Amino acid sequence: MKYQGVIFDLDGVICSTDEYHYQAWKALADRLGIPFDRELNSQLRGVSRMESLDIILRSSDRVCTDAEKATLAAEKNALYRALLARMTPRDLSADVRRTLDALRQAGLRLAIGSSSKNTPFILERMGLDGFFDAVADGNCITHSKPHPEVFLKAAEMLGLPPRQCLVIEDAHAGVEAAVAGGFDCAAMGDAKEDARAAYRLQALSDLLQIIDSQEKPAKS
Ligand code: B16
Ligand code: MG
Repeated sequence: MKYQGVIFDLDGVICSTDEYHYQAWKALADRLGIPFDRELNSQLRGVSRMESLDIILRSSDRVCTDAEKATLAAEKNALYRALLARMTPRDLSADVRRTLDALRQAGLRLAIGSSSKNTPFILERMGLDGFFDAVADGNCITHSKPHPEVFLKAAEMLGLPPRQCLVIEDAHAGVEAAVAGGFDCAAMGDAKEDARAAYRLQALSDLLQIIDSQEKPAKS
């Protein structure tokens, strides 16, 4: 089989925490009097917290010191974590649950490749702590997407080369990172029309057909 492993982006693929990022950045931007809408928010997908703040500040004429930026990023993160704290395993969609279980059943190695430092907290809230064979996240990388580091680290943790792993992404920065790392990418959501993606998914469960249609080893 070509793919022995699947590396999932977290925000916007496994869970809808992308909406919570939007609400938290919007609350901060409103307080600062900086215009912020969903179009600007889509540029923050897959990008680290501090880079996201820089993008927002660049859209205004506000200049901040590094210390002020750290305080603003902490404020946003507190708002975001208050929203995350309300999540329960019931927020894991039936489509995602079914897909993860079927891939596991098919013997694939499964990993998370996320820029988020909140990954452990999110997985715990979703009842997915301990589910994945590997978790590479914002806590173990020095370069966030579109750099391929997080996916290369996930593949290394799985013990697989990039060509044997399929990356699932909802952000252009994530598709770029996957391709730069030598991975095939299946894109969904915001990134669905990204020409660099090898596959397009309407729902995560479309993945099952891709995996199922792979050449299987001949039975003896
Ligand atoms: P945090 P992903 C990314 O997660 C989000 O898409 C991006 O919007 C966010 O800024 C980044 O994580 C950092 O998140 O503030 O929680 O560390 O899409 O790579 O799973
Ligand atoms: Mg994402």
